[in-house]
Amino acid sequence: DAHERSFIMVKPDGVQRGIVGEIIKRFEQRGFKLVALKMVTPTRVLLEQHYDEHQGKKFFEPLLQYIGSGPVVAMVWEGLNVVSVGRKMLGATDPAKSEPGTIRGDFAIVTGRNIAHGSDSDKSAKREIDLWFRADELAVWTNSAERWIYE
Ligand code: DAT
Ligand code: MG
Repeated sequence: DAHERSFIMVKPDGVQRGIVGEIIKRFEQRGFKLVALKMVTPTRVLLEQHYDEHQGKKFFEPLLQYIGSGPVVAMVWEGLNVVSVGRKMLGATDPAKSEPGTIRGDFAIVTGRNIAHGSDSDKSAKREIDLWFRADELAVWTNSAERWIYE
């Protein structure tokens, strides 16, 4: 499905370290289509929902402090297999296990400062996009390069 979508977020450490452009560049040059983008400091309520699956784990509080500590860049990217390819581009959750060439493998050292988030399934992507964006924040446009990206 060439209209598959993923929620990709540059975390506060990625913003502070000036890696926003680099991350956008990688998704753009791969051929994915940017559908939405905004800079926001997420509220605790939003983060509790976003990371709902991790409530009760020992890293939950530090995680919410970290992600809520400053602005993040929230994005929606679209394209064939963007969820799984996006996860590959991000690299493993623990940067020590991320391959060089991946975003975390190139820019991060520890799990608690791993630069960026990407949805882990189509279902998560839909849930996260609904959580972070209103429908009217999702751009409707056709990428003129599409016929050179897909056969
Ligand atoms: P991912 O972000 O790769 O989807 P996840 O959903 O398992 O990974 O965890 C969400 C975030 O929580 C992760 O990016 C960083 C933090 N985290 C996960 N496991 C952790 C751990 N063992 N120690 C510290 N932070 C952790
Ligand atoms: Mg996850």
